[in-house]
Amino acid sequence: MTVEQFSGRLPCGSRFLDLTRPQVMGILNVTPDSFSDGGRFAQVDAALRHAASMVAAGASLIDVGGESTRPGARGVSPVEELERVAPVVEAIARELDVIVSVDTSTPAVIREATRLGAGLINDVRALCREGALKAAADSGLPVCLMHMRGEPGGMQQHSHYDDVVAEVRAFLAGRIAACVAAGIAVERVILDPGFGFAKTLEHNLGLFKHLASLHDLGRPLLVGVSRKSMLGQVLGREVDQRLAGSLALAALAVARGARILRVHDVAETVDVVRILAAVEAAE
Ligand code: 8Y4
Repeated sequence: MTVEQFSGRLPCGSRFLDLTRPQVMGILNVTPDSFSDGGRFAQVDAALRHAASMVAAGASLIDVGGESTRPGARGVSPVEELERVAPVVEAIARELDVIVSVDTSTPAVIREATRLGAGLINDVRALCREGALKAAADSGLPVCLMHMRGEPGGMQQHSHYDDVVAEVRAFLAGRIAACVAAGIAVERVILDPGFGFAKTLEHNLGLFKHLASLHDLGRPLLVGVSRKSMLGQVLGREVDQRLAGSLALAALAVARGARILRVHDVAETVDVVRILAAVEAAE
């Protein structure tokens, strides 16, 4: 496989994602911990306003997630996940000029989000759940396959690797093959090494350093490091003090060939991408 196997314009439902240049995906959590009270309408309205501000700041994707992957978070039933995510996916798809990514591993959520206008399936479990490959295949949408081991919350007991880069690459290669066998065209696949998921600081840093070696899988890379604990571990800073570190890694990820950056701080990350593009455009 060659590095440039993918074309520039990825069809994402009714919209196209330009992968000839780096794109910014804004994170939108719709877990009860993020919108505690005020009722369903207020939650959807607040989510829509947050999404609109990220779009105004230059996000070309909004990643809508209804299941907290935080360590210790309790599991969410498919019905509960759907009740959180569906109205937000529907509202953003209707109101905003942006690709809605749905952060889910649940087949029923994949199907309903597709019907409501989602443009991308972002699955931290890489479509490993029963029925997820079929639901994603039927959606016709692109899929982001992320590497992880075990389940969010109890993941650190799985963080043993002899060669983290090789093992992540082998896992992702296997999931590409599973997708293709399920009828998902390889052109629809985006890959993600899964920073912070069942990995120690050493693993995360090693993967980041060698990010470019994942290009030989021939698919665009998505990187999510925004505010994550690897920054906290290196810098000794709490989650609300990790912007500079997040931006440094965003720039480095783009330099190592990442095409999508999943971030909280969209305006700042868009500035990073723009200044890198200006340098690249110079003689
Ligand atoms: C502060 C804020 C500290 C957020 C940690 C976090 C990824 C992902 C997540 C990722 C893809 C997170 C849904 C974890 N991370 N999807 N999702 N890639 N594709 N933690 O890296 O943001 S949730």
